[in-house]
Amino acid sequence: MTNIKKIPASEITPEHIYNDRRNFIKNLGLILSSSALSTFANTSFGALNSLPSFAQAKNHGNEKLTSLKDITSYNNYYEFGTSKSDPHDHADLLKIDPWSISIEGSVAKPLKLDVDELIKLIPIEERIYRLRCVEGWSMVIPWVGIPLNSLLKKVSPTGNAKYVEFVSLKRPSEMIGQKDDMLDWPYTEGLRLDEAMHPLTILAVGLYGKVLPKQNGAPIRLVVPWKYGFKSIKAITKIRLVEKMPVSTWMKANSKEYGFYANVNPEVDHPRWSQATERRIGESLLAPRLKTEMFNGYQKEVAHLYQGMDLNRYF
Ligand SMILES: Nc1nc2c(c(=O)[nH]1)N[C@H]1C(S)=C(S)[C@@H](COP(=O)(O)O)O[C@H]1N2
Ligand SMILES: [Mo]
Repeated sequence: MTNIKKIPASEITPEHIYNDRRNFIKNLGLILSSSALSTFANTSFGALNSLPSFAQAKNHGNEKLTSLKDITSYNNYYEFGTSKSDPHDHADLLKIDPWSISIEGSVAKPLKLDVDELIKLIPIEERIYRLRCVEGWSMVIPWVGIPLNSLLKKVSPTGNAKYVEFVSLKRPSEMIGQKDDMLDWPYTEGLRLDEAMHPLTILAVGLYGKVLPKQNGAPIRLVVPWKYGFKSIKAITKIRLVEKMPVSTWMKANSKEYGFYANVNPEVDHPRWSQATERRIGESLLAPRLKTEMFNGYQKEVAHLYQGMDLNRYF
């Protein structure tokens, strides 16, 4: 908490961070309230505690940002329990410092580094993305992170690297939801190499210009904005380049409902519900549901990755 208070005012100047001044001011109240301050993870990662000011991020459709309060109190993070409030209530137990992340497998130059070293190696940027959960709700989140492709280039993937597997932390003493074996811990995810190399794919280390809150996956999590939220794995400890398609935690749990691709697609329903519309968190429950967009609105950027694929089959 003390570190957050030291962030100079210049770094929370709206012009430096957000392109929608009204939204920013609305959200600023939350950032400055003392309860919200304690929301951001307190770390000794020097670089993380003094995030630089950002270039203006592109906000598809100039949508209203979801409030910090909603982003940090309505979460999916089964390591801390299955209800939306569990991560907010229990993630504080997790120790995120020290933390190292290793990039290994089919690479010429494997790397193991902590988050501080990572963001000195690759400059961080802000990206405002929609996050669409497979359950039918969505948020608009101003992330801070690095493009995953910059990191992957540093390790020089070999010709055998066709997929990228991501592995979360397993530490049941601090992740109390792991005492329950409802999922096969640790949580894992995967991307095809070209999806991982796509410029929209980032590793996030912050949000709203501050260190990532623990319930959102501190100290480092994936964000793949055109895919359902469960692909965006939190608390990453390992990134492995592999030859075969990894089987993710959710595929193991229920392969009929959760596929490897998990591209947001209003035309392909989940077996138990429609994916045509979504509820934007923070809007009134009476507000009409929004139409879900193909690839979550990132069709122009990513449709070419799936040219000629049957998206009903590869869901
Ligand atoms: N390790 C881990 N990562 C995870 C999850 C999880 O349970 N464990 N839940 C996923 C799901 S289903 C969603 S919708 C997003 C939610 O991210 P948020 O809580 O930051 O909005 O995180 C994803 N990443
Ligand atoms: Mo989700």
